[in-house]
Amino acid sequence: VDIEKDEQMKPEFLALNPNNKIPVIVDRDTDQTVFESGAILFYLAQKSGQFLPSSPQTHIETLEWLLLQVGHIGPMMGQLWHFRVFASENLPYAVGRYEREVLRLFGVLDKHLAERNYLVGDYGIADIATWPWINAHSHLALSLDAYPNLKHWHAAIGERPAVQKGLTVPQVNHKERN
Ligand SMILES: N[C@@H](CCC(=O)N[C@@H](CS)C(=O)NCC(=O)O)C(=O)O
Repeated sequence: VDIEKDEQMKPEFLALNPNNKIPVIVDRDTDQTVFESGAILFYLAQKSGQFLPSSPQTHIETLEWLLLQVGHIGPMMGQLWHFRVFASENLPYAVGRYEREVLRLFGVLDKHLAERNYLVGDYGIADIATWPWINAHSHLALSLDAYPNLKHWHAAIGERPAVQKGLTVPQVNHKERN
C-alpha cells in the first residue's frame, strides 16, 4: 500500500481498515483482518504463543505498556515529528508542548527500566511496539543521554538480529505522513 499515492483511501483498503492507516494484516489461515499495530502485535503473539507472558499479572502488565505506547508514546512523538519536521510554519508552542511530553514519557520509561531489562518480564510485544519510536529519537533532535536505563534498553534491543533485520524492511522513508 503506497500511502504517498493515497492508496489507503481506496474502498478495498477501507474495507480492511476504515481508519485509512497502515499497517493492516489479513491472516490467510483464518481470513481474520487486524488493523492498529498494537492489536496486530497482540494477535500475532496470541497466535504464535510468543512474546506475550501467560500469567494473568504479566498479561495485564503487557497490555498496560503496550497501550502506553499506543495512547501516548506514538501519538506524542508523532505530533512532535509533525511540528518539528513537516509543519509548513515554525510553531514553538506546539514543538515545546510535544517535546516536553515526549521527554516526560522518556522519564517514565527510564524509571520503569531502572529495575528490569524489559518493559514486562522477558522481551515481548510491549518492547516490540515501543522500540521503533524510541529508535526515532535522533530524527526528532532528541538525546537519550539523560535517560541511562532507556538508553541501555534501546541499545540492547537494537542488537537483536531480528530487530536489525526489521530495520531494513521496508526502506525507510521519513516523508510519510502521520
Ligand atoms: N495507531 C496506528 C497509527 C498508524 C499510522 O499512523 N499510519 C500512518 C503511516 S505511519 C498512515 O497510514 N497514514 C496514512 C493516512 O493517514 O492517510 C497504528 O499504530 O497502527
